[in-house]
Parts: sequence; C-alpha cells; structure tokens
Amino acid sequence: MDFRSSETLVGPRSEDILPASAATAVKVVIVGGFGVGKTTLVGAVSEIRPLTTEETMTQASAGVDDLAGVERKTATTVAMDFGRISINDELVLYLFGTPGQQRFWFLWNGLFEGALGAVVLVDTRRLEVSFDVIGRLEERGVPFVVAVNSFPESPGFPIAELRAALDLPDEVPIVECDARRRDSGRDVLMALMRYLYSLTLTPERS
Ligand SMILES: Nc1nc2c(ncn2[C@@H]2O[C@H](COP(=O)(O)OP(=O)(O)OP(=O)(O)O)[C@@H](O)[C@H]2O)c(=O)[nH]1
Ligand SMILES: [Mg+2]
Repeated sequence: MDFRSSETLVGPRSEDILPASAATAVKVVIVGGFGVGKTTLVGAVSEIRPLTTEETMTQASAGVDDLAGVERKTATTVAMDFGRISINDELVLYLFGTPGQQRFWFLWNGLFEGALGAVVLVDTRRLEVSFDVIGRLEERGVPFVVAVNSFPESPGFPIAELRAALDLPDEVPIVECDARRRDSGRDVLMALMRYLYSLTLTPERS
C-alpha cells in the first residue's frame, strides 16, 4: 500500500505544530452579537487553519436574523470558531469564537468554561446587540475588553460616549480594530492580555 499520498493529505503543517517551548496556554472567547465579525477575527489572527462551524443562511432566517449592515453575509456560526495564536515562545492563546445568534447562546456556557477573558466585538451601527452580551459576561465574572470593529459605514463614536452607551466601568479597555487584519486582531488580544495582567495587580477587582 502506498501511504505517501495520504501522508501528504493528513500530515500536520509545520505551522500547526505547537512549539515545545509553549509552557502556558490560555483560553480566550470572542463574543458579540450577530454578524459583528467574530469568525472574521478568529480567522484573521489564527496561526493554524481555523476551525469554523458556519452554515449557509437560508430564506428561513429572513425576518429572524437582522442583516442590516451586513447584507452580503451568507453564512453564520452555529457552534463555535476555534483558532490559536502564539503571543511569544511560551504563551499560547486558544481562541473560541461564539455564535452570535441568540438561539445558539445556550452553547456559550460550555465555551466560557475555563476562559481567562473575553473580547466583546462591537459594531457601532448596532450597539444594542451588545447589551445582553456584556450583561452575560458581567454575570459570569469573565473579564473582557471591548473591540470596536470598524466597518466603513459604522458611525464614529468618541470613546467616552461609547463607554456611556454600553455602561462600561472606567477600567474596561475599549480598542478599535479591523477584524479582517491580523495585526489589528493581535493588538486586541494584547490589550486583553495587558488588562488581565493589570487585574492580577489589583486582586480586589479580579
Ligand atoms: N468591511 C468590513 N467587513 C467585515 C469586517 N469584519 C467582518 N466583515 C464582514 O462582515 C460579515 C460578518 O462577519 P462574520 O465574521 O461572519 O461575523 P460573525 O460575528 O462571526 O457572525 P455570526 O457568527 O453570524 O454571529 C462578513 O461578511 C465579513 O466579511 C470588517 O472589519 N470590515
Ligand atoms: Mg461567526
């Protein structure tokens, strides 16, 4: 039997192999309302080929899923996205993107299990979809940063107004990003890491 062809098909790519120096793994969840760019962000920053569970949106979701602002969207996450990014030789982040549609939110409980922190992705055209998301994180005590995904049509919001609109405490970082860009997504994750680190220095908040 010739195994060469199957080895080529199933063998891991060199970039998929976790370096032996990676001593600490951290789980981070990417949350947000429907269509804010969660799958895009995980795909942009992941150094491994991301696992996605997207299904084609059909006519049955018309009137249920609000496509305002993301009219060209044709697929939606039904379970989770998964990706990985090495922050340095020793620290690796496992990224779990959540489904945005409320009918799949029951899956969040499992995805939050063991998560050190979260990124709340926000679209300023549809801030209201973020309220419940933030409420759920606060209920569960998961620390988070807010990342504003800049769609071209999104209205600009001064940070102070955004903080007030989302009713965020002063210490929660708000950063802007373009979920399609790897460097931008990486900056968001670094902001989360810095925030988590700051919480360890002020234990009464963590
Ligand atoms: N212009 C622009 N388009 C974006 C950006 N991020 C995502 N998109 C597009 O917006 C749409 C929604 O992105 P997704 O990544 O599927 O959003 P999601 O949050 O995973 O959506 P659900 O899983 O359905 O909740 C897709 O068509 C993306 O190509 C962005 O930063 N700028
Ligand atoms: Mg998605």
